[in-house]
Formats: sequence, C-alpha cells, structure tokens
Amino acid sequence: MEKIVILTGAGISAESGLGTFRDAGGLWQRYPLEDVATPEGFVRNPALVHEFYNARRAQAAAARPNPAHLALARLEAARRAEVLIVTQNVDALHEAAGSRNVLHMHGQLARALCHACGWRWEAPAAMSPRDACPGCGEAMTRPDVVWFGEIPHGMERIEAALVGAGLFAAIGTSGQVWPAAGFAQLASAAGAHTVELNLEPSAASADFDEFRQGRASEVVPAWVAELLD
Ligand code: BV8
Repeated sequence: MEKIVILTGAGISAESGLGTFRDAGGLWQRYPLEDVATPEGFVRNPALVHEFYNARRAQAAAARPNPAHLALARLEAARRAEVLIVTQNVDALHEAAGSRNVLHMHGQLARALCHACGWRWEAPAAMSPRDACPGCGEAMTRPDVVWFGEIPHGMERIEAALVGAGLFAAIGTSGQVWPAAGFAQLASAAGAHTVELNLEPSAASADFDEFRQGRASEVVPAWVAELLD
C-alpha cells in the first residue's frame, strides 16, 4: 500500500482562527521567540511562558477543524494508502477532524511536562509556575512542547516514513524551522513525489516537484478529491 506523509504547519490552522508565527501580527511579534519558546526563556521567566501558552491553549480549545483538516481525515479513512500526518502544530485539530495517525513533532498544548523529572500529564486549562508536578512535587511544570534547541519528537519514525513514502506533502508551513524544513529533500532523495500547498511560496519551495497555491481550506480538499478519484 502506498505511503503518504503529510507535514502540516500553522497555516493549516489559520482558518480555524489560530495565529501563525510569522505572518503579520503573528504570535512571535507579540512574544519574542527567545522569551517564550526556549528552555532558557522558561527558566528566566516561567510566568511569561505560561501566559503565552495559556492564551494559546484557550484559543485552541475554542477552535474547530476547518475543511483542510477534515479532508486529510477523509484521505486516511479511505484507506487507499497509509497516511501519516507529521504536524508541527500543538493544537489538536487533526484529531478533532478524525485523523488517527498523527505525530506531534513539536509537542501538544493539551499536555504538561515536568522540567525537573520528565513526568507528563493532561494539562489543565491554565498552568502557573506554582503548580506542583504530580510526579515529583517540584514547581517546574511547563507545557509539553518542543522549544528551540530541544529535540523534536519521533525523529526516527519520521525519517523512516519519509524514506518509504511515495508521496510527501507540506501544508501551511513557512519552511523556516528545522529539521521539518528539510523533510521534502529527504523524501525527494528517496524517490517520493513532493507537493507543497500554501498561501504563498515558502523558504523550501525549491525542494518540491509541485506547488498548489491557495488557502488550505480550498486547496487541500481539492487535492484530496483528486487523490481519491
Ligand atoms: C533541533 C514550539 C536538534 C511549540 C516550535 C541557528 C541557531 C539556533 C538554532 C538553529 C539554527 N539553525 C537551525 C536551528 C535549529 C532550530 C531552527 O530551525 N531555528 C530556526 C528559527 C532557524 N530548530 C530547533 O531548535 C529544533 N530542534 O533542531 O534540535 C535536532 C535536529 C534534528 C534531529 C534531532 C535534534 C526545534 C524546533 C521546534 C521549535 N518549536 N514551536 C509552539 O509554541 O508551537 S517552532 C514553531 O514554528 C511551531 O512549531 C510552528 O509550527 C513552527 C514552524 O512554523 P510554521 O508552522 O511554518 O508557521 P509559520 O507561521 O512560520 O508559517 C505559516 C505558513 O502558513 C506560511 O508559509 C504561510 O504562507 C502559510 N499560511 C498562512 N495562512 C494560510 C497558509 N497556508 C495555507 N492556508 C492559509 N490560510
């Protein structure tokens, strides 16, 4: 059975109302990346980090999947190919749309992690630096997300899937964050056909065989319909 690997970024959730990182007015403009998305920033000012992620967790909890998320769930449910979604997003919109085979390489807003002992649990709606870890009791709890300088989850599984893929697609990602930005090159070198679906060309566009321009809620359903017809 053919294997399809689909990398998604903030652009697939933009039409569900969740901010992207680098578009005008994006989250990073309001919160400097080094203060809220690095381990050093967390140690320096955990309250600011929790403020940033509590706001995003509330936003994500109120968001609904859009036609792009739903189309990818249809592609998996059709069982014509083995579909793996590798998402850089920390929202749960792929799961809410019905996708089952989802790998959150940058972690998930809905999970909490103890910076002291590595314990993981379901995150409360709002986290604070005073929360004690259910595992070790230390007050070093953080969102279970992968910050800059930290190792993304599932890299071995992702690399194996890319090498075995017949088709690789990247949806709504600016191709600026590594190692995700290098996935198209890996897939292409292993013989996959590569497609980029984005509002505009990304930093990685040159690595793709095909480019489909437009809003995810329009171009993704059209692309999936073609694959299934
Ligand atoms: C690692 C946390 C080693 C959770 C994120 C130099 C100095 C220091 C470091 C580095 C360096 N060079 C490279 C690095 C490594 C660094 C990196 O890449 N830095 C960059 C900035 C240069 N990477 C790391 O540190 C990573 N770890 O490398 O460890 C290693 C490597 C390999 C193997 C083992 C170990 C860790 C990176 C993870 C960082 N954490 N998030 C959170 O808060 O969410 S990154 C953050 O950016 C999010 O995860 C986000 O998903 C991700 C990427 O952004 P995008 O998803 O692409 O979103 P963006 O806003 O950028 O773009 C939106 C796109 O959507 C645009 O293209 C737009 O056109 C499009 N769009 C908008 N609307 C729509 C749309 N498309 C369609 N429809 C629409 N409606």
